[in-house]
Amino acid sequence: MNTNDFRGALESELSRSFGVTAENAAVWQLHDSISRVVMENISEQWKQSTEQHMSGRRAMYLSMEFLMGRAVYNNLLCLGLTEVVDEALKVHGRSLAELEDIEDAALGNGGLGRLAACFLDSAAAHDIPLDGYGIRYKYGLFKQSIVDGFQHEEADNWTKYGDPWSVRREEDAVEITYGDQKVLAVPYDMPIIGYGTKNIGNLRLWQAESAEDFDFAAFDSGDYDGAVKSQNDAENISKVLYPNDNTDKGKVLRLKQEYFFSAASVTDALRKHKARFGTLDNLADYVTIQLNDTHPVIAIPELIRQLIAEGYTFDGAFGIAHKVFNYTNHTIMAEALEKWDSKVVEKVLPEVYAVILQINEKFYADMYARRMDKAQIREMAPIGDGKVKMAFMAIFVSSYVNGVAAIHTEILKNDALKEWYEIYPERFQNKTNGITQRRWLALCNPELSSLITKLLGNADWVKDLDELKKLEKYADDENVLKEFMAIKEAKKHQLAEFVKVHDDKDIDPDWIFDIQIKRLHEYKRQFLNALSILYIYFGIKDGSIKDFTPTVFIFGAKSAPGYRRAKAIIKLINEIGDFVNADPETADKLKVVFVQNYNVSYAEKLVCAADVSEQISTAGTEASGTGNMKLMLNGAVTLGTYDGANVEIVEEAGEENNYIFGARVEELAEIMPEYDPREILFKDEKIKRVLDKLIDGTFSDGGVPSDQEGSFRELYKALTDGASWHVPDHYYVLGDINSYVETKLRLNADYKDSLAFARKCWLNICNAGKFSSDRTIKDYAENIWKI
Ligand code: 26Q
Repeated sequence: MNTNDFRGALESELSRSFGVTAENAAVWQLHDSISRVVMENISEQWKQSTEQHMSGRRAMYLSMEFLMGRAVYNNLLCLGLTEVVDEALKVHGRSLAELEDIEDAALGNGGLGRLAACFLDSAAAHDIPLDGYGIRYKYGLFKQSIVDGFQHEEADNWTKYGDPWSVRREEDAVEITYGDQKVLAVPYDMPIIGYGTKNIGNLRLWQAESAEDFDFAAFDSGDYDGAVKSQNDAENISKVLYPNDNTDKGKVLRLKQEYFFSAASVTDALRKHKARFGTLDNLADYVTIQLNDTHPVIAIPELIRQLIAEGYTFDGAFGIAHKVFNYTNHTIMAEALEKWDSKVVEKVLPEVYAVILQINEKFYADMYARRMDKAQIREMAPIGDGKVKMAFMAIFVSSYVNGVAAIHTEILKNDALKEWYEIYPERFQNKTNGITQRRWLALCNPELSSLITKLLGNADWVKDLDELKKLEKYADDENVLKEFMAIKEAKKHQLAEFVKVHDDKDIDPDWIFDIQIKRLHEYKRQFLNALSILYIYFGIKDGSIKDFTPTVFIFGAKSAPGYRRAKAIIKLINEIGDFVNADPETADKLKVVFVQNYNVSYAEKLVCAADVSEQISTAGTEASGTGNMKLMLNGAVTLGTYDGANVEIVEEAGEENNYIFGARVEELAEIMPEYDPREILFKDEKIKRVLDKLIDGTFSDGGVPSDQEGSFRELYKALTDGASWHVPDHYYVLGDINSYVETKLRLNADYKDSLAFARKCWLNICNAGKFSSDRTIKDYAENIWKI
């Protein structure tokens, strides 16, 4: 399409749908019509790609979460239409930039959901037949605002102005049966447009609706509540995304959600396969299913159940399921491993539970045959202690199990899932995560993209990120480094403008931008970052820290609404900010800013503007991290621990070009059993004066009910005394703080030599090739899916 074609199509679409001209259309109308023109334009191609996927071997990616972000810019980029559309809009005095008001599709919490989105993008770009299956939540992840330093949540009604990138496919609706309820799963399909190829993948999101019509008999007899009850109960299933990441509360509605989309997706696959081939015997030759964590693991007994209903024996069905399923683990933290009360599963999903019992029996039989110790069999069984253990069921049935970074997979094999690895070593693989360079460089950083394309002489890197390696020869080229520095400065200016408008905060683009953006969680240690700022503040005041390069510490993070400590940490960061920012003695050196409603679109602005990427989780806790990769790719140095993908980042880009600190996994294994944080607190005056601030009344945690202690005192006591569920300072905040601050100060001093610092940033960009999700997805395709 050229500019004129697009303009014509857009004008008639606006007139037909809304009776407006491009000049006076509201932003949402403009967005709606642009997308309709695009959707019309790709529809034939999309149909052909779908047919291609369905006629050969394909992979289904089952995920509770797809954190897609804003679709419009990405879709235009992938179609090569960005300029065309912008030109067309300019004729009418409008611009693509106005579409920044369009909401993100935030159907995910964080890393796991965004990874799913990056995978779909990479597969589409590289003609890999992968399709996503998930839930079309009415409300995505809550919107966050900060009021008086506290997080406030608001519902995210993301389809308020429509959802023009989806197509409802009534004809593929599936009936879902629970012990006490029947609902309809209606699919909405979103095209996943491959960059520079004709291939278009599909994301199918299921929406829950009532299987029965509105009950007029009840309504007529005056029973208004009864008349709408079945509808409400049905719609509740896809109403809202659970906002917890890395925890499991075991709620019935959550189990219903998991079964809802798993069963709908399995039914869909069987239906399509049978219609095409007339048999399910060869299902595993054509379909492979990747389970994104344990959330869709209920798909395993569901597939077996449906195969048995089709006449297969249990063993025959199990054999097919074994070939079809693979499971990705995203966490080693015990509290995140899903376990469902057997009684609950039996009540909510009686027929599925009957199959789980059979799987459990087969496990016992198989392990007896291997002469495994009885106690160990009981430990590892899919059903035990009155619970269904989703991870164990997944590993027992699947062909392959994978971790998401080298260190994470090693911990799974040697520690967390050691017993499983001993039985099935051939099942375990590593797939280090990645990110798509289309969104995380080409789209969000056109300035840096242009420089890269200019130096390389082509834009091949957009589909082959290893090309960046060729830029290493410019690492000592002063002109190139200066061009890079000018771009970084421009991106810092852009971010500063946005922060001013969005958060009404002033930040100075001449300062170091030190950025920590990720979900708020104790193991990610935003608390450590906050304490280090206070540490540095006192150091500047008492003169022990000299020549500190002015730094703004930027935080972006959402806390699960019920996670009290995480919320206390948000408030604490804001209190420290108010305190530090207001002190005239430090005001020209230190600043703390917590931005509101960190999401994909905000991330696109933050990652380009960072000088320093904070990746400071306790070693052994962050499975991979993917934000670390986004910041690296845009030329930030990593200030981080030896954890998750940081290990590989440093391996690729050089330890000398990054800032690694803190205890390592092996060291912590030695230290933790003996660790007493109070010894540090009593011996180290500088740490003590920081910690004392939490409880000396300087900061206000907002007052508390009389029967509870203040939340900052609770944070303090978590470090010194622990709590009923954990040892004192179980994330080793105080243990790592000195090495952290030292490293931070070394970085701060290094920054003064701006060319030498830019060189480090540059080498990080050059060596980011490994962290493309193109590499990850090809590895899945080759070594797990065999596509
Ligand atoms: C489970 C049960 C009930 C309610 C919620 C949940 C739940 C929801 C989301 C559990 C976990 C999650 C999300 C986990 C997650 O995002 N993990 C991250 O995955 C990334 C991609 O692999 C990694 O890079 C991160 O290290 C990992 O923390």
